[in-house]
Amino acid sequence: MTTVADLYPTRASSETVTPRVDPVVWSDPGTPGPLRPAELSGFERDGFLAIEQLIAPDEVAVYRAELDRLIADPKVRADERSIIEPTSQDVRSVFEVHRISEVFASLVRDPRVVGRARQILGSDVYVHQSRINVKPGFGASGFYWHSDFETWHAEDGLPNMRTVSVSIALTENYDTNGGLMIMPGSHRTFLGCAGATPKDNYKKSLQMQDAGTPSDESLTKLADAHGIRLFTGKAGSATWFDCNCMHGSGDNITPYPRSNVFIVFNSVENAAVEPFAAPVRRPEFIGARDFTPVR
Ligand code: 6CS
Ligand code: FE
Repeated sequence: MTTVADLYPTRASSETVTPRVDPVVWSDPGTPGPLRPAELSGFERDGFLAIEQLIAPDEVAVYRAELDRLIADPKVRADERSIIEPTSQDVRSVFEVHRISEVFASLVRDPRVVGRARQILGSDVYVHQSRINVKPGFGASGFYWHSDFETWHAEDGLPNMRTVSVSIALTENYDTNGGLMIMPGSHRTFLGCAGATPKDNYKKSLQMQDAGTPSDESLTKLADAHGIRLFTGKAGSATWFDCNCMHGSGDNITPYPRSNVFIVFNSVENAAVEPFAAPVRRPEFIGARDFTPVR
């Protein structure tokens, strides 16, 4: 079996910084698709692209109803795909919604969604991970600063940064209810984190990430260099962001839930191999092993 080069070492004894060697936008300029050239160059520069309305309000209602149906279903709540909020015991996230829900499967196949992913990644794509984040009001906890790619490389075995996420708001994202924050431009630096990955790390990391968490010093340097952008938007708005953006979100102590559906598209040219820095693979509902392209 040929071993794939580890371009982005992480989870060794100390933190390391590796400049990104992968392109951000993999398609040639002028490639047809839903994104205009200026949007693609903005994504290249910042590592993200905010879209005011990706889906219409009447469509949001369908997805919102599906989210409410899923989290009210005791079978879904008891399923290992559901992550429960540690304090309130509310459902925090449900993974692999594109496989357990035909409604969310249709969203993945929507040309406005998969078309943009193909254009950014310059190839056919498959879903590496999908989830609904409920982020209910009155105390839902946020997600500490991290790079998704750092986890997807270390624990799921994605070799290159050829993966893009889209977070589609299903409720209004105010500047007060725990919105997504990204450091613009941070996607061009890979921060290798210190500390080996514990076995079954995902059982804890999806509630409160520990392994793969950058040091205060590195976060301060990145924030000083890039700043921090908070994403707000109406239900139906969307944020596309590169897999290596440094991002996080705060707690939500307001009465207003910040629910979204989060889909991670990976290029079929970047299919997962063995984890680069973890003892075992994560379950397939978190890191897909079915590389069938989205059609
Ligand atoms: O570990 C993961 O795959 C997930 N964790 C976070 C905090 N963001 C990305 C991803 O959904
Ligand atoms: Fe994340």
